[in-house]
Amino acid sequence: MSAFQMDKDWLPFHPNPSKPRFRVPPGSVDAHCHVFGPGDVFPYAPERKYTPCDASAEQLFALHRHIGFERSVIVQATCHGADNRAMLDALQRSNGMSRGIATVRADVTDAELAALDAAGVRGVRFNFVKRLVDTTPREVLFEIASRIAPLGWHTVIYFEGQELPELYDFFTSLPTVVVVDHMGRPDITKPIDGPEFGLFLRLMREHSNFWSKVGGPERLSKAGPPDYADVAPFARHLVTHFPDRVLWGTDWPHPNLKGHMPDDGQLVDYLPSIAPTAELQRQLLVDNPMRLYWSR
Ligand code: 0GY
Repeated sequence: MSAFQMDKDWLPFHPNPSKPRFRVPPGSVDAHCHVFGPGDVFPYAPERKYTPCDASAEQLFALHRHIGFERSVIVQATCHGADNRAMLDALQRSNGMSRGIATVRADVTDAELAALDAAGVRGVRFNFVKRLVDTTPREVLFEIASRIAPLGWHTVIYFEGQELPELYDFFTSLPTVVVVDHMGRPDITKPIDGPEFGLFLRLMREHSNFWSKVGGPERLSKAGPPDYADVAPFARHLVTHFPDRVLWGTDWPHPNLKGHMPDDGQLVDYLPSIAPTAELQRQLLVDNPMRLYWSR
């Protein structure tokens, strides 16, 4: 029996996703996904706020073969804290076809950063979602961002839309490219041209070092699958207005979803509704992630 029991209200990832009808362009990158454990090999962090289902690198790569993706960016999730071993193991197994986003503490050494870089890490993640992490002082985060900037890494930020006004000045002070997870989690019941999403659009418009991930409709939607019709306009707006600064990812194995677990094949079939032309699809799925993650 495993030393870790998944939280009782947790849904495991979809056991047999459908084969997508939409064929993604050759060389497509899943730019936001995770590996969890297995907990007996890579234990979950003592300070974690949830215990996930195990979701191994081999299971992730099998999903990618099934849905047609060749490369991936594996993002360190909070349940592993700053212990990046599960993610690094997945990078090694990928033979250069995966890059990583790590979590590091302020006391990380230059030698440790260099080793992460050699393993394929290209950024760090700062999480501001209160249900997921305890607060880290901004001076500490700024110091980490300053340390990674010379490596050419970027900062990935995850926050809830209503927190953006308070975080805006800190975000725009960061000395790196900044990639926003899940479109900054807008409240999609509010208008796309209203003040809340408007502030996020202003961030994108006025700060050309900001990029946005446009996946994760299952986290935001009230309308639900397969069309996620209430979220698609927000993602499409970003893809069409900032075509060279958007990324897409499955978010497999979909941590913390309660009630609805998406079919990853359906998530791929959702792509043409947010990237309506072949050109936009190629930018979103191939050109942009290749430029950010595989330029060296
Ligand atoms: C995501 C979303 C979530 C979790 C994490 O690091 C994490 O634990 O990011 C969430 O609960 O919304 O992108 O994986």
